Amino acid sequence: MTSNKPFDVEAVRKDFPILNREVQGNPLVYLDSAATSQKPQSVIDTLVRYYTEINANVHRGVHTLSQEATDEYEGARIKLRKLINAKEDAEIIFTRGTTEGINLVAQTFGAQHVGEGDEVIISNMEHHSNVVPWQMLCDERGAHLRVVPINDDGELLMDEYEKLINPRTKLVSIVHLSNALGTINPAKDVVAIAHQHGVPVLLDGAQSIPHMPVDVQDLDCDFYAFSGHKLFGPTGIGVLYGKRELLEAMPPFQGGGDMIKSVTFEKTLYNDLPYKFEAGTPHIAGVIGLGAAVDYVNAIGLENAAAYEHELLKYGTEQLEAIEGLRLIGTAQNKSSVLSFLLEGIHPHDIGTVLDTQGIAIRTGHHCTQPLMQRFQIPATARASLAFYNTKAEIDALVEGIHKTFEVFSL
Ligand code: C6P
Repeated sequence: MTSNKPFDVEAVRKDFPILNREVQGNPLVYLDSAATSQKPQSVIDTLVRYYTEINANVHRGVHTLSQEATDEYEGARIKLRKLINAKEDAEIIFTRGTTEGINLVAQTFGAQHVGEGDEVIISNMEHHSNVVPWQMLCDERGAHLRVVPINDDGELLMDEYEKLINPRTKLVSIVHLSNALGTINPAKDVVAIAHQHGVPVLLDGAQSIPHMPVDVQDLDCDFYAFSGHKLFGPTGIGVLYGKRELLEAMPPFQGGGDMIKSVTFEKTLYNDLPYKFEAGTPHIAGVIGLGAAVDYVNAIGLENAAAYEHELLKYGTEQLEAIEGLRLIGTAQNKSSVLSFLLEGIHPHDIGTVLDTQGIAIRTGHHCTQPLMQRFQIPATARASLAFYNTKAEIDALVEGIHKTFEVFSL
């Protein structure tokens, strides 16, 4: 949804009750939305309403509560289908999050298609959840993991990527927006190149989904995985999108209730999509809460929010670049929402600790991207990550906090 009105960040902030709290005697400055986003009141209210008024299992009961829960659960699936412009509701599979979505593909599609000597392509900037499942699969199958290198700005080397594809390549799995660098990868080109060779592509959308409109049909990706908690929804719920023809051909992920049509001791007939991949009682409250989060971002307008965040990132980059002794890690041309940095002579964990005393929440460490840290020959970074509820005043607080950190460590 687009709007010509200027983005009203103060109004948006009022929707997020946690932003009113204090930390260590200071107003909270929450700059860790890449780890998890804060939740608007409407999502919190939806969770409370679900447990207060509806709570029942889905797809199982003829009674009113169960039918209401099922309607809301399936209603949320429709909202998510529309959010990413998937063709069909059946292509939206509820998972625990991005990690489970990628593992699902590795253990079903991967197990079916990846054999001895085959190859899976990832990149040097992947989160561990888009490294380890493929490594486990390759180890088990005698296959090989191929890694697309990146340049010093943290951009994919697309020529090298194309060179890596060969007849043994069975899947490409690449992050859409890097959690540690902020790089927005040219996902559409990544997909188009792989498709020229008949290779399907999974996009890790954990970070992209809250920061830009995503259209899986336009991207033409084969799988797209994301987490609800980064999209202002609850933890423990996520989505795996897959093209119907691929999902139909894949074996189930887990066995249990709801993923079957009929069971005898001799044979089980599996359920239709998407239920074939949703064994057991799902995270019903999580799904319904995620539906409320989708309503919320639709009302804000992701395009609107992205434009505002872009301004904020530009401002933050300029402010941080002006600080002597600060080095930005991740300087791609096409970036969003992440300011990863190092301060000369100060360990990132110490930066995070000093900032916390001022109420400023950032993440420090390897951000679950150890091979990326190895690429830059650094152990860790300090990472400030933005959402549309952040302000320039909060960037100013970060800058002041960084100066204070230098002061503390120069004593
Ligand atoms: N990154 C961060 O602080 P889960 O944990 O399944 O919701 O998401 C995993 C994941 C996968 N891919 C990317 C690009 C991610 O950023 C994440 C989660 C958080 O950067 C927590 S490690």
